[in-house]
Amino acid sequence: MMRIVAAGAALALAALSLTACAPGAAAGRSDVGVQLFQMPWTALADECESTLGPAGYGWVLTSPPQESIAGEEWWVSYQPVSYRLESRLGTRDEFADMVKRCDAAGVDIIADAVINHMSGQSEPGTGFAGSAYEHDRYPGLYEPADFHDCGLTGDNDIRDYRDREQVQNCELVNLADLDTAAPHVRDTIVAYLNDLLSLGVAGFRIDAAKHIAATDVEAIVAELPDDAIIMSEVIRGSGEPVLPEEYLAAGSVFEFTYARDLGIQFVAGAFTEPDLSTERPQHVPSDQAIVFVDNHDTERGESQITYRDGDTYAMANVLMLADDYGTPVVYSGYAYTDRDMGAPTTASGTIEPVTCAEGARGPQDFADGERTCVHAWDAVAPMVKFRIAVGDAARMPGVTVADAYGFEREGKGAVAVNQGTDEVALTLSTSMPDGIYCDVLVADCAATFAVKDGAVTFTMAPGQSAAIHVDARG
Ligand code: ARE
Repeated sequence: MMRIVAAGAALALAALSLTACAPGAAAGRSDVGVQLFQMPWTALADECESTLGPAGYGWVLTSPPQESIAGEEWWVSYQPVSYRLESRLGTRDEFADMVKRCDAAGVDIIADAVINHMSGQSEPGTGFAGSAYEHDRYPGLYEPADFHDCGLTGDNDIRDYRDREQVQNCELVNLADLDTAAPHVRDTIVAYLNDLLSLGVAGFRIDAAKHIAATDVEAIVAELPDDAIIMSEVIRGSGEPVLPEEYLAAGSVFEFTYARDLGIQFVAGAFTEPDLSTERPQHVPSDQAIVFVDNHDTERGESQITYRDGDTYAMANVLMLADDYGTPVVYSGYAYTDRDMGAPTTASGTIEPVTCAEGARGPQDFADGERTCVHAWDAVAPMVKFRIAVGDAARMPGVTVADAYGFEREGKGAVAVNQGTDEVALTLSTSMPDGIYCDVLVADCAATFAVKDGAVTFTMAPGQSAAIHVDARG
C-alpha cells in the first residue's frame, strides 16, 4: 500500500499510512487524494459526504485557508497577509466544521500551507478580512527584519533557478520572502500550522518549498506532532541545484517527473515502455512520492494533458490510479479560458459553493467557471476502489497493442486504455480467477469482461478505458 511519510519520521521506517484499512478491504479508504482547487469549505464538506467518502477517497488537498490580499484572481490565495482563517473560501468556523464532517466521512484534510512568503504587493493594502499590511510589514506577525533582502538581482526577484542562493533568499515573483531561519519566523509559522492541526487537519502541502532551505522546512516540521503529514512542492527543474530529494527528510514530495513522463505517452500518441514501467529514473522513492496528472499550476502551464483533453485525460488518470508508484492525487478544478480567472463568486464576494453531487460525470465542453468534477467522473472515481482492491499486488509489465496499453496488478485487477482512433482488442495474461468481471468504468456493471484460462481480452473503442478487479464480479 502506498504510504505517506509523517513529520519527524525517520524516512520509510516510520512511514505513516493515510489508509485506515488493510489493502484489499472492500469498503475501506484508499490512499487516493483529490485536489479540490478553490472549492469553498461548505461545499467541500458536502462533497466529502456525497461523493468523496462513498467513492473511497482518502484525502483532500484544499486551497490555502489563510487571509490573503483582496482580489478576483485565484492566485490571491497565495499571497497571505495574516494567518486568520478568513478568506473567499470561508470562515474559520466553516473550515473547522468542514474538517470534522470530512473526517466523519473518512476523508483527511491536507491544507495548502503558504509559509515561504507573504504578499507580493508593492503598495500598502487591506486584506480580505480587513488586516492592514505593507510588502514587508504585517502587524502583529512580521516586521521588515523578518524578511530576506537577497541583494543579488536588483529588484530582489529570482532570476536564475540555477543559483541556489537566489532561489532560496530572493523573492519568487515579488512575494515578500520570509527568513525561515529566524526563530521568530519559525515560531510564527509553527503556531499557524499547529492552529490548523488543532482543527483536525491531517497535514500540509508546503507551497513553494523549493524556496525554503530544506533544513528550515525540517526544523519547522520537527516542531509539529510526529503524525502530521507533509507534502513539499519542489518542482524538479532541469539543471537546478535544489532537488526534491533534499526534502525527503521532512516527508513526501510532489514528483513532477511522473506527470511529465505520463503526459509524453499521450502526446506521442503511443505508449512506449519502459516509461510507464516500474523503472523510474529521476523519481523519488515510491513511498515518498505524491503523483498527479496535472495541478492548478501545470494545467495553466507545462501539462500536456488537462480536463480539456476529455477521454485522454480520463485515460491518464486511470493509468495513474492503477499504477504502483507513489500516492496519487486527482486534480479537480474549474474551467477557464483566462489563466488568472478566479472561480465564480457570490454577491458578497465569496466563492460560490458548488459541489459535484449533481455535476459532471465525464468529460464535456465546460463553460468558464464550471467545476470539472474530474474526481466524480464515471471513468475516474471507480479507480479508487480498484486501488483498494489491488492493494500492494505487483504491477505486471505493460502490454502494448496498436495505440492501446494495459497491465495487470497481479491476481487482483487489470486495466487498459485505447488512445488510438480504431477499436483495439488487447489481451493480458492474468492470474485473476476465471469468471465474469464488471468493467468498473461503465456505470452499474453494464459492461463485463471474462477472465478465462489465465487471460482477459479488453475490446475497447477509441478513447475508452477499461478496468476489472476482484471486488467487482459480474
Ligand atoms: C501573481 C502574479 C505575478 C505577481 C505576483 C505578486 O501572477 O505576476 O508578481 O502575483 O503580486 C501563484 C501564481 C502566480 C501568482 C502567485 C501569487 O501561479 O502567478 O503571482 O500565486 O499570487 C515556481 C515555484 C513554485 C510555484 C510556481 C508558480 O518554484 O513553487 O513557480 N508554485 C507555487 C503554487 C503557485 C503559487 C506559488 C507557488 C506562490 O503552486 O500557484 O503561485 O505561492 C521552473 C522551476 C519552478 C518554477 C517554474 C515557474 O519550472 O523549476 O520551480 O516554479 O519554473 O516559474
